[in-house]
Order: sequence, then structure tokens, then C-alpha cells
Amino acid sequence: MQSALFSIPNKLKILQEKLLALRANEKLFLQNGDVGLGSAPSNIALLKYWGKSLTEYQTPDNPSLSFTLENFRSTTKVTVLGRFFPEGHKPEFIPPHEFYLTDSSISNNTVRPLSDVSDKLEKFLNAILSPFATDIGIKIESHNNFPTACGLASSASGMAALCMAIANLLNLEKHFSKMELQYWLMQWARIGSGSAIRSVCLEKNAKFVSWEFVQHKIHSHDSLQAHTHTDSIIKNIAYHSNWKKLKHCVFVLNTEKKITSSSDGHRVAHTSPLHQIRVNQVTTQFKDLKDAIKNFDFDVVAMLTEHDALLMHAVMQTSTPPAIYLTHEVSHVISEFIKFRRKEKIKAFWTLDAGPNIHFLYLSQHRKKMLKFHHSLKLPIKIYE
Ligand code: 2P0
Repeated sequence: MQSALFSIPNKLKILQEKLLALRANEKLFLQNGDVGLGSAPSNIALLKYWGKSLTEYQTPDNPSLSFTLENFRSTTKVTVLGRFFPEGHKPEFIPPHEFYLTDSSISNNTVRPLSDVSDKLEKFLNAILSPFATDIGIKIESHNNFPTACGLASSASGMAALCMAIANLLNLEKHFSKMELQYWLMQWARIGSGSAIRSVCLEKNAKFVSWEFVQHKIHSHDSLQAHTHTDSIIKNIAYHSNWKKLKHCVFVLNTEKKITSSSDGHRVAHTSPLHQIRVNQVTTQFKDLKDAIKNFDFDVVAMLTEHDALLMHAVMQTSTPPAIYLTHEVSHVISEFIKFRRKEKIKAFWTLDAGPNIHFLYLSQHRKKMLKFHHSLKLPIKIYE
């Protein structure tokens, strides 16, 4: 099977083989024009995923925990493009997958392809659709209800929505148990883009989602020695009902494409002398954050979130090569916000991902104050909420 393109966990291989068997028994087949639909929210990490294993594919160095951004959604339609060839008649040129991406900044009348199918996406599609080998191509039509590629974690919602659309196309709700479906979705989402795993929780109202990992011991047939294998899980974190009033907005300082991709940043995180310090610290703080979410300890959630954003950026800045998103302008807005928060006594905090855009989380009663703060900056900064 082509999933060998990625090193995928054994349990996922078994599910892919199940699909292959269903196909062989003609219980699962795809035809030209078949359609699947999926939709997923984005998320903003409070404790960040930064740094991943260089040996186990897309395995994070530390657990992470995010807040689901229900207002920032990707909706995706996948359509099968026939590539059905009689045995022994495969042409040299196989029609490629297609990808059309639109977002809220484009009017509906001017839908146009925004992006080619990158090598990474091509490889991913071939792996997830491996039970169908090269028989099918896929047309992906994805829409973000927010501007794409400006640091709003569009890869998280986009990849999650794509996996959900493919699951819908393959009618996995019928072929898999709920647990198998959740496992299949989260593994493929993670392989597509790490942070997407926190956007495929099947439980409704999953506000705070963690990405943790478990270690299994595996005994191979030809060796007496067991080796450990790390597998990812997601959890819907229990939260105090007061968090229903938590709102999010983002100040977009720069919409230019990122210089350093997150994938590259993750790969070099271990070169920072601060990386291991942060990994150890996040692992401890992870439990503190979950407790603070459960007990509505707002100030602790704010403190842990801001602290980890600063520490992650310290790791980024001290990696080789470094990635600098904490620019002078970003630092200025953050320090102005801290002064404003103290003066106005608002319950709000900030965080920053791998882009020069600042995310704010605040209680709904302070929305007007947040808009006042935005206005007070007198800078050309767009706000999305
Ligand atoms: C996060 N970020 O926890 C962290 C914080 C950005 C900063 O995960 O290489 O696009 O596909 O796993 O998920 C962004 O990186 O990277 C990210 P890959 P991804 O949300």
C-alpha cells in the first residue's frame, strides 16, 4: 500500500487494510463524481506544540492544549475525478489531484484556484487514499470563512476539514466504529498538519482540546527486544461553564506569507538550548492548565498561556536557523495591551503563534474594551473575531 510513503502507526495501517479489504469485496467503491463534505473549526493553542520527533513521523515533543475557534471554520468538498483504467492499460500520465481554495476576502463571483497541489499535499492524498492506489484523483474545493495564510492556523482547520470530507466520501461512519473513525481522523489530520489533530474532535462543544501521547511497547517477531512506540490521542477537556463567555479575536499585523514554515521550525526546535527546558516545563504546566480550566482560574490560564507563548518564541529565536515572529511591532502591541489591561481591569490575555499576528482571549463583557484598545493603537492593524 502507498501509505508506506509515511511511517504510519500500526493501528492506522490496520484501518487502511480494512478499507482495502472492503474495496476488494466490492463493499466500498468510488466512482467519478462521488462527493464528500467536511467542516472543521480552527484552534489556538494555549500550551503550544513546538518541536517534533525526527524519527517518528509527526510526533510532538510535548503535549499541547488549545481553545477551539468556532468562528474560524474551513468547509471542504471533495469530488472523485475518475482515473479508472482497465488492467494493464495505465497511461503514463495520470491526471493530478486538484485543489481550489477560497476565503472570506474573495467574492463568490470570482472563485479561482489559490493554490496548487503541493508535493506535501500530493503525498498526503496518495497516502490517505492508498486503498484506491492511483485509481482516483480528488478535486478539493475548500473555503475558509476567514482570510487564509495570515497566521490564523488555516492549516489546522483546512487539514481537519479535508480529512472529514474524505471520511464522508468513504462513508466511514458506516464502515468504522465511532472509536475507529475518531482514531482514523485524528491520525490523518496529525500527519497532514500537527495542529489539525486538535480540530477533529467528533464530540460536539469540544471547547478545550488536548493533544497528548501514549507509549506502547511493541515486540517484533524477529527480536526478543521490545521497542517503544508513541501514539497520539486527543482529549476533550472538562471545563467550568464560565468559559462559555470566553471570546477570541486576532489582530493581523502582517498578511505576507511566512518566511519560515512551521514544519521547518518544528524540525529545528531541538537545536535551541532552551527547547528541553521548555518541554520539561510544559509537561508540568499541562496539568496545572487543565486544573485551572476546570476551576475557572482565569488568571492562572492567562499566566500559563502568555508564559508559554514567550517561551516558545524564545525557542524559535534561539534555534538554528532562528525564526523571529516577535517583531518590534508585535512587542509594542503586547506591551501596550498589558498596560491597558492593568488600567481597565479587564479579564483578557494574549498569545502568539508562528506568525506576527496577536490572538486575544477575553470575557464577553469586555468586548467593547478590546475594541477600544484596538482603536487606541492607531495602527493599520486588521481585527478579526
Ligand atoms: C500549535 N503551531 O500548537 C503550534 C504553535 C504554531 C505555533 O502547530 O509541521 O502547521 O504540519 O505539524 O501544525 C503550526 O504548525 O505544523 C503549529 P506541522 P503545523 O498550534
